Amino acid sequence: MTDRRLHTTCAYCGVGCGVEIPRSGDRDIQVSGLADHPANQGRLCVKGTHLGEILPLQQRLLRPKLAGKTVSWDTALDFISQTIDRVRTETGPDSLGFYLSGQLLTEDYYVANKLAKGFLGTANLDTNSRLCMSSAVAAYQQSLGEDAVPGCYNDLEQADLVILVGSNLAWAHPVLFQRLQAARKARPQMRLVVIDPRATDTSRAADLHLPLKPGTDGRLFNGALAWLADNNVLDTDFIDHHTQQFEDTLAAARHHAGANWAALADDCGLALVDLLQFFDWLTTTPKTVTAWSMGINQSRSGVAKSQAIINLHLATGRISKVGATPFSITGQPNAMGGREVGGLANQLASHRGFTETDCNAVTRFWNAPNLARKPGLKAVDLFEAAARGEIKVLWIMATNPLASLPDANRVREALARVETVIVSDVVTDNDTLAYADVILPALAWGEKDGTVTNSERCLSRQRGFLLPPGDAKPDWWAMAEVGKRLGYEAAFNYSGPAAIFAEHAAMSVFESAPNRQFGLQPLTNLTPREYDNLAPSQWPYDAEGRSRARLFGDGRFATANGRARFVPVAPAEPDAAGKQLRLNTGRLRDQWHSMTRTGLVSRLGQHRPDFCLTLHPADAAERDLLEGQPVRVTNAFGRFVAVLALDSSQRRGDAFAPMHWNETFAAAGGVARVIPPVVDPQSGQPESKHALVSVEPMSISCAGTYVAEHLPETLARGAVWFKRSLGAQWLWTLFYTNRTLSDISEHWQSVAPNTGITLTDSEQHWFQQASPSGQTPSYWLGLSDRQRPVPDTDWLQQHWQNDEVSLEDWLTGKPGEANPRGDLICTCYSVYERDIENYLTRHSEAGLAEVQRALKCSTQCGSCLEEVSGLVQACKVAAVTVETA
Ligand SMILES: Nc1nc2c(c(=O)[nH]1)N[C@H]1C(S)=C(S)[C@@H](COP(=O)(O)OP(=O)(O)OC[C@H]3O[C@@H](n4cnc5c(=O)[nH]c(N)nc54)[C@H](O)[C@@H]3O)O[C@H]1N2
Ligand SMILES: Nc1nc2c(c(=O)[nH]1)N[C@H]1C(S)=C(S)[C@@H](COP(=O)(O)OP(=O)(O)OC[C@H]3O[C@@H](n4cnc5c(=O)[nH]c(N)nc54)[C@H](O)[C@@H]3O)O[C@H]1N2
Ligand code: SF4
Ligand SMILES: [Mo]
Repeated sequence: MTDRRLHTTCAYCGVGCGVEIPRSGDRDIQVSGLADHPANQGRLCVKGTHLGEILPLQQRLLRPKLAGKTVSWDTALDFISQTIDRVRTETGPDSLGFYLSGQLLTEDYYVANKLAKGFLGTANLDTNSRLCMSSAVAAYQQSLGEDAVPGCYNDLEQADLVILVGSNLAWAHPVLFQRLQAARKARPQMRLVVIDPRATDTSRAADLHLPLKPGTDGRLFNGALAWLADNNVLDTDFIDHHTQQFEDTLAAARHHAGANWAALADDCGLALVDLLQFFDWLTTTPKTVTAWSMGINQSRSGVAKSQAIINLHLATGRISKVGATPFSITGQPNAMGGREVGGLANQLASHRGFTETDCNAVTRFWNAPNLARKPGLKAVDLFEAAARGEIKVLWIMATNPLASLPDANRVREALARVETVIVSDVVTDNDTLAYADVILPALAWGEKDGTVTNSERCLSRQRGFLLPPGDAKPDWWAMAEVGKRLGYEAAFNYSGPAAIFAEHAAMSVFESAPNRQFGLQPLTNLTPREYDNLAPSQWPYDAEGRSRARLFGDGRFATANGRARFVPVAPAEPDAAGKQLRLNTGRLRDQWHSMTRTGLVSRLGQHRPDFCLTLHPADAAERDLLEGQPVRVTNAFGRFVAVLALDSSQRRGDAFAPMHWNETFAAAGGVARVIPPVVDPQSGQPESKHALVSVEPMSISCAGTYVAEHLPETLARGAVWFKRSLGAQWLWTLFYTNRTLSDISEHWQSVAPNTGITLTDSEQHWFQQASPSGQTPSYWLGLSDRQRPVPDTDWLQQHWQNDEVSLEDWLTGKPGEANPRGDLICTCYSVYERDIENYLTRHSEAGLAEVQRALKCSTQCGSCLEEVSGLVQACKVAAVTVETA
């Protein structure tokens, strides 16, 4: 590590990029990609590039609270320990629940598990990873004998065929996508197949996009196995010597897929020629990587689908070889670390289960008085038990379940029913915090210190470089203090993360089963200094302490007999939609989950400013829905409102909405309200991608935009609002169904400070008022019963503090069409859709490289490269069409 720059890892996704930070101790910093981190080799995506912008203390949680009042840590911790102690005596340890997160550091996670499972005696400790990759975990455990990702990132670069299934890599794992794209550029013979019902930036970059019927992946992969068997592409030697149960699996696959390829294509909603092209490439390409993510995992048969993928790789021996592996990509920065310390309710620390042998080993290692000896409740079941009144204390840490679990209305009932809800977070405001009895301020990224493990098993240090603000404390510390207060002084007396990591590493090699892959042998005796300076490394390690990039290379798997298991599967498909639409949910490029951090960064909100439901134009027309109109999305579980967007690449019958919006950012909540609590029976992972919904138009009496620091009650009343950050101000989009323009404007004028300037039109269709900078409060309000009034937000942001601007200018705020420059494409250089289109109109010959040179877009982090290149291509096509027309 150099002296001037501190090395750490990114706060966000499972790619786990290394980041360099100036050692200024300042919150106003520019980060850069760490050149010698194996995950990113200097690259960063748009979220990583803008990490510095989540450091300001705006909306930061700084003090513990008990029943709404600020208290000292002592008071909060005494209360928690006394409550836990009372409850476990009165109703038993299983009325305690913990709900954790893949955004905790390994050290936090380790202490939580030790406290709950080892000392309190309950395994009712689960994590949001249940919603994320628990299906892949269960599949690896059954097929390979251990939850161990066999391949590494380099395999995606070395493969001749990369298949991305249910993954929007370009947006969700952008740096890995950039590595893949660079490899394709260097070796143009490499092929990329994307399997996703939806057209995405990832699919647009592919050689072949299979826009399959949602949920039919299992059938497709079973079909592929049958095809490969028919065409003698199986590795019979590998099957004979290193696997078991092949014949049954092949028979099941044949049965499930059927013998007719045209019928299979039809079942999967694919063109036969595309299906055969895919099968042909599979046949001829030994170096194949299949990488999958939430489009596979978040399903009622996520485990079986993952196994269908693994079966295919085992049958062809395409596993553990350079450029040939099945690869589940994890989402969160420390999803893997959580798996390592037993963060899931059905696991114990160090990849152990609840077998007699494992329980005894853990008891001995921890000297644990009350080890839980059976698996606990998985996330959806844990909240269901809570809603029934069976959980009395629920400690939620680094996750926002009311926004992310299915059936939000039931989760709300659960939170209301639990006697003591404890929430450890870093922000003052999220959906779940509203239900907390005790609120604990945790250290956030940049302040906390520990380790994380990325998607390819690479363990890196995440280092603190800022002083803790207010009373914020590490998550591990809060739990260790509770442990000590409950009388387990010796077990929880940690001096810091180095001591916790040392114990975790020692545990990983304690009475280890001979074929277990997970083990941190070379890291067991680190001095605190060595821990501080720890360089990134991948587990497992060989006898010399060197990382092994690929597992099972010798053909020995982690099962009892060393053979991988084929699993016969016929993955269940989601319910038929009938007249309803199928709601698919997922990520946007610039937002992270429930937006508690990225939602505060104005710039990151501009790429997709509105909470949109996207439909095919024909589906919208059938329902009399108009683009830009708010629509109500409903089913038996609940409803939410979003703004309608149309996209002719959307499959007929499918809808898409981002998972990010929730009650903090949208008055009528987000998608979680309509996701049914349907889970995979083996993994407990919810089916978050296939909710059936009805969509209806909302008739609007008035629409508005309000820019200020707070939304006053006069405007909030009766409004469906959405809010987004403009930095120091928020912008609220307002839709009213039963208040007229004159009703709202009159009420407003009767209570609002008349410091500004007002404008209405003679026909009373518009009302605008603004109170310029320098006035308190400053605000900008536009109301209309014709068209949603939107100011030029760039202009407003620039002039908010500028006293020179005339009142008239300030009032108009240069309003124009809703999105005058289109959506933001390049977040780093503020280049909008229209900027690129205008440039191309003026320079019709310009290609991608010239646009990049002229406008600088996609030359910093590269996250928008696919979008820019898409626009360049679209303009070329449009120009040709005009010329030939
Ligand atoms: N920008 C950004 N990046 C993130 C995150 C974020 O919040 N924002 N979160 C991180 C986390 S925790 C995770 S888990 C990952 C998730 O990363 P991804 O899994 O890549 O992201 P999603 O958008 O959830 O879903 C991927 C795709 O699955 C498709 N899909 C839906 N149904 C099906 C189906 O039946 N079959 C197939 N084949 N595909 C289907 C969707 O259309 C979608 O394009 O992203 C990580 N990275
Ligand atoms: N419909 C639908 N639902 C989904 C998904 C989907 O694709 N569709 N995806 C699912 C997936 S894959 C995931 S991973 C989940 C994510 O869902 P959540 O985990 O609920 O989402 P986050 O917004 O990341 O919540 C993290 C919380 O922790 C806080 N926080 C951040 N850092 C720290 C810290 O260091 N300590 C503490 N104590 N708190 C911190 C943040 O402010 C935030 O409130 O959503 C799942 N839900
Ligand atoms: S890909 Fe982007 S969000 Fe993910 S770790 Fe790297 S910089 Fe962070
Ligand atoms: Mo996730």
